[in-house]
Amino acid sequence: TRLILATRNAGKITELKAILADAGLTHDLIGAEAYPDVPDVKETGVTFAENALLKAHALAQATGLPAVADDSGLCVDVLGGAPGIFSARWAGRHGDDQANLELLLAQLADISDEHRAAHFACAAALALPDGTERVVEGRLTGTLRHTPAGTNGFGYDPILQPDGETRTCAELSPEEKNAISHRGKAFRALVPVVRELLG
Ligand code: ITT
Repeated sequence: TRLILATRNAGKITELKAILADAGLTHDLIGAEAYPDVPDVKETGVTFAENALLKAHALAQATGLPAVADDSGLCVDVLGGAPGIFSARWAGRHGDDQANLELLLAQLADISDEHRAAHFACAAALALPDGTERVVEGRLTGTLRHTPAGTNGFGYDPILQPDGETRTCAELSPEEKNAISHRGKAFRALVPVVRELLG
């Protein structure tokens, strides 16, 4: 059976394919780029879960196939949870990872180490063409560095140091990151749901 990955973020697609394959999911995973005519859905939700469901339903409706979507972001305690659902466009232009990271570091320049707690959050949604929906969430908690380190991963990975780690997410191997990440946790929890609904 085919399953659409309702995301256009290349970093997410790489991680999702590895996470879902490692969890034993044997479905054909098709990226949303295979459906260029499906317009980007407006992310009008106020939570990660709402936005993940919006994206999954849009692809499931447009393709007639089951779809999974990821909505995720970085939540900084001292900023009251921001950037949160606005993580992809924190500096203005959607998907400009470098500008987003630099703006966030500038905003936190005066914040000392003990007040730099943050977490990545991920909502993993499944939607079927008949409207059935499920959503689960995962988190990775840590602290924010003052300067970026590492070249793996994407987005805010170079500044988030997971609790219990001495390295940033961008210094972990892809396997190490997926084993502990918000996305790994959320999608490993979604796999039994996919099996239950799709076989
Ligand atoms: P799609 O909507 O097409 O899936 P997107 O990049 O717009 O792609 P989001 O709206 O969910 O996705 O934004 C997520 C942003 O949060 C992403 O651009 C990163 O900046 C950040 N982010 C999410 N997961 C991350 C991770 O594992 N490591 C680093 N940054 C992450």
